[in-house]
Amino acid sequence: MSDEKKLRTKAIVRPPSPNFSNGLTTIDLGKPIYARAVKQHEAYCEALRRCGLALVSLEADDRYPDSTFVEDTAVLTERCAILARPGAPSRIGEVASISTVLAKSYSEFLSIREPGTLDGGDVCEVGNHFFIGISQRTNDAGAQQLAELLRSFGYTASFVGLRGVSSSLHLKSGLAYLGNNRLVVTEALANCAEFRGHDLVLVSAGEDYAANCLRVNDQVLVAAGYPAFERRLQELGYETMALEMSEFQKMDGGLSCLSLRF
Ligand code: CIR
Repeated sequence: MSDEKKLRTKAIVRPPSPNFSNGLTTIDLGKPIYARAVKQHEAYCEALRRCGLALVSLEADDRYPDSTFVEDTAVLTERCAILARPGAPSRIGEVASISTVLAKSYSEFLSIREPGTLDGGDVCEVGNHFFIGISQRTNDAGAQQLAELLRSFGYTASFVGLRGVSSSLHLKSGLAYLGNNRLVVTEALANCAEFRGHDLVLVSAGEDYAANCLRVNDQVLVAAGYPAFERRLQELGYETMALEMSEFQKMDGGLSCLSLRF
C-alpha cells in the first residue's frame, strides 16, 4: 500500500544477551529460551532489511538484560534525536551506548533530565504529532520535557494517561500508527479522547499483544498468532509480515521495542 508515510532508511538493533531472561517482566509466560530469542531476533532483523532498512547492529550487552529493547532509550524524529531516561533504574545505563551511535547520525541532540523519566515505548509518532503516554515508566516531568523539546522543533504533542486505564507497560503496547490518520488500538485505549478524529482499527479483547504492530515503509510487521488481526490489515490493503515473538513477549516486549527506526 502506498500512501502518506515517512520513509525510514535505517534502524538500530541489539540482539538479546545470554542473560536476557534476567530482565524485567510482569507477565507470567515462563522464562524465555535464549537460543529461540536469538533466532526470533535474527528473523526480525531480516524483516526490517526486507522493508528496505539498513541496520546498525550493536553488540549484545550483558550488563543490561533488557538492552535488546532499544526503542526505550531514545525518541528519533526527522529533526532531532532525544535521549530518553528509562523509568526502570536497571535500564538507565542503556542510554550511554545508544547516544554514541546516534551522535554519528544526528547533529541536534537533546536529553530528558532528572526528575523526568521517559521510555521510548511511550511515544507514538503520528505525522507531526506525538502522543506521549504517562505510564508506569514515564512520569509527568518526563512527558512535559519531551513535549517542550518536540514543540521547540515545530512538532505538536499531547499526553495519554495510561495509569488506571490500561494494564499495558507502555503506550505502544496498545497503540500503533499505520499512516493516513489510522491508529491500531486496544479496547482499553479505544475511548481515549486523544484519539478522536482518527480512524481506529480495534484489536479484539484477548488479542491485545497484536496491537504492537509496526509499519515500516510499505509493510506492516505483525506478531504471529493473531490471524484475524492480520487478515483485517490485509483487507485494509496492507502488506503484512508475521513474526514469531514468543520469547520477547515473555519479557513484556513487542515488535516496536526491538528497534529504533530513523
Ligand atoms: C522492560 O520491562 O523494560 C522490558 N522487559 C520490556 C521493554 C519493552 N519495551 C517497549 O515496549 N518499548
